[in-house]
Amino acid sequence: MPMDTEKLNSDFGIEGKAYFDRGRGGLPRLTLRGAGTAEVYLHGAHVTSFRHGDEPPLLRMSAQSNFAPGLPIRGGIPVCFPWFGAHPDNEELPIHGLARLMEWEVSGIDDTGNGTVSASFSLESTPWTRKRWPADFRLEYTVTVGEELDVRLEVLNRQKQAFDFTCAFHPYFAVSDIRNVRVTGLEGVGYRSKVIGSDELFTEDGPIELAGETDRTYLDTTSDCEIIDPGMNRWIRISKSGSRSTVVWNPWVDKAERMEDFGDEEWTGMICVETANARGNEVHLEPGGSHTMRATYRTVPM
Ligand code: TA6
Repeated sequence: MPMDTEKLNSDFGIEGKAYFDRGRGGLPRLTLRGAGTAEVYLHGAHVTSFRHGDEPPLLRMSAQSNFAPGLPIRGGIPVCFPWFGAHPDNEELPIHGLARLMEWEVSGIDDTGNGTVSASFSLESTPWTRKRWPADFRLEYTVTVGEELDVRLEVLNRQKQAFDFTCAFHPYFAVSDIRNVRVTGLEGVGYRSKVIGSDELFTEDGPIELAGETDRTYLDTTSDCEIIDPGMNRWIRISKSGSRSTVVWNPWVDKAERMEDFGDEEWTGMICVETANARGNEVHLEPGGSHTMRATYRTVPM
């Protein structure tokens, strides 16, 4: 049952800094105002926008995105858990897991002063999730808005047996033109390509420049990355912790046309550089254990 935004405002609202309303599709939406401003839907705890001052937006949203219970939002920052990509054993299950399809609870909002405001969201396993992924877990996801955007996902194992999971933050970064940007930070790192469709491991030999559909999972890397975008006269710096994989994706022309919730031309203005623990970098959690993955996004004028 969608949350009551009036009650959310009385429980968690902060005058001029944190308020709830109903956004697209009538879904509950939180607006967070620190030095930057962000919008977060309770559906998937999905950050759909962030911008700092009069800079261009950090993130892209598809004009054709769905905003409906049980469907993923296209664009912004999908949170992928308890699996990233296709389910390893059952292709009937939704790609990128269950968390982005569910309504999260608000667990707290904190105005830490000096232009930083953070909101925490929680999600626990349910009979619905257990049917699709037989484990008891709790997630705490914290979005912090200041001059930069910081996202942090804590996964807790709430059962008596260990479990392994994969996860990702899947941000759609706004770029001027994908054909004119470079991604640095992954030089020398081994990667697998879904486009090539083999398990062969390649090694990145320099800054990444895209010239077609690109879907690469870089493994065993804790490196920060930069997206260098001369057209927007900025870098986007991606710092991370608790993550050993980075994924670089752009659908290009043909895949974009096949995606019904994505405009045919929208591929030119986005790139996903995803902080992840993908297959090959699974996270193992013992009973009672926890794991935190974190990413910080900052735009730097060139
Ligand atoms: O992260 C790259 C990827 O796994 C691509 O293969 C593509 O499927 C993309 O995610 C989008 O996934 P989605 O479920 O949001 O359409």
